[in-house]
Amino acid sequence: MFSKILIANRGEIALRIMRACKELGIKTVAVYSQADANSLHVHFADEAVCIGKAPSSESYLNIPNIISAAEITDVEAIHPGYGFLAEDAHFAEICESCNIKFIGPSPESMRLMGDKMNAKKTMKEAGLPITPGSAGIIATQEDALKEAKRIKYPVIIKASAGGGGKGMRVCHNDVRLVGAFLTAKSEAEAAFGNSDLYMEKYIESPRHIEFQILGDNYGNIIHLGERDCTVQRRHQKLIEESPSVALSKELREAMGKDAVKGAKAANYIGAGTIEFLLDGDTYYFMEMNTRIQVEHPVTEMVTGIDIVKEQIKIAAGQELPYKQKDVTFTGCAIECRVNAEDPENNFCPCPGKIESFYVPGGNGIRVDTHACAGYVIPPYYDSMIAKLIAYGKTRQEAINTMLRALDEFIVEPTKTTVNFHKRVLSDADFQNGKISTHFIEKFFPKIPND
Ligand code: MV4
Repeated sequence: MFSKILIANRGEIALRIMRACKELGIKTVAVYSQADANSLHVHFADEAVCIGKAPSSESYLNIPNIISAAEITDVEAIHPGYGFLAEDAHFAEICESCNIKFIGPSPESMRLMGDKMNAKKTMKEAGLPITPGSAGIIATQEDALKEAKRIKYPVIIKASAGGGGKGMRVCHNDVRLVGAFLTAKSEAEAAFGNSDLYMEKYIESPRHIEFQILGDNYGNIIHLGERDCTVQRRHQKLIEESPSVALSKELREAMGKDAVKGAKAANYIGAGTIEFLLDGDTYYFMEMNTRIQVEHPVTEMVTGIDIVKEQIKIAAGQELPYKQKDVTFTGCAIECRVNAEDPENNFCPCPGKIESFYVPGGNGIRVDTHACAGYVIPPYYDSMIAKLIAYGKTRQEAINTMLRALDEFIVEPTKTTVNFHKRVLSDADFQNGKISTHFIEKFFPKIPND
């Protein structure tokens, strides 16, 4: 096992990774920007190194500074968390060349899955269902029109280097398509430095279902069931849960088997997620994420498996201690992302000082947070300040526990998404599980041309 790990991240996930390290007897090194000098991840680490100025580009994304911190503190491994450098294959290669273990999959797997078109091709060859669409990159407007004629409207244009909704355009006719093609192309170039686009049939009202995967260095790959992440706003997930109310036993088994098949095709090692679009009883592979995800706790609650500890043990060369048949699912877990944002003002971020902070507790509650009374939320990073996770024997029990915990959550004077979550969880369609990716739209008055 490693004796010391550097955590190349901040906020709640840095604390989450530190907790796993402590329980495994591993020393921790925090890195921090000048804006995070007083953060809890710095406080709880065994050592801490400042890696630059507040903007991410000068600190949490600054590879030379992070590698220097790792060399100075003599760590054996780096955990990238999520966001920042977590899916940067180049960073993983640099770690390897410096003899530092990158806690994650191989750079090759990361690069393959980071290219969404190639990921789709790999999964298709492995036998997974994929959304009907273009066989490859679409070069010109003329080709786009030809493809749309073949696929039939509505279609969706996606950036091959994208993911998570950036550079996407839904089109219903030829006139819109020619314009959307050009704007998507320049958006993709600006966001990713890569303007490659592909096209799919647009699925009108899907659910987002993803499977958690674990793979070791010995060819063992298992899944830890699904998470339903259908409740999203502008591609930001708000609520995630496991299990999904939308899956029958048969569908869950088929999707789980396909997720494992897909991970095998990607030669996957570590923790990863296979995302599917679900349309009724039909599912399609969408993307694979090669990192630990924000919503991993709901899977931990229903399986009892500590996914971050497994990531570290896998990176240290240990064999997975579970076979698929050893993974059992008990009860139901729901996560609400508590963001310092104003739901009444277009979810505008609200950085600044938290004067009072009280975290709910009691039976069935887990809170992952780096915030506390007196904490100043910096304006430079993500606005998530806590993840509230509720567990119950049944979905209704988990919902009731969540509503009770949301009532207990005090964050003053910062505006947060706490009250918005109460409205969503109390909604009849949410409670009945009758939702699609458009569900959240009904909470906002319709503004023409918005
Ligand atoms: C789609 C789709 C419908 N049809 N692809 C959104 C993020 C990116 N990963 C892909 N996304 C979608 N791809 C086809 N062929 C609808 C979405 C989508 C969506 C997916 C999951 C959860 C929320 C969403 C919100 C809008 C669009």
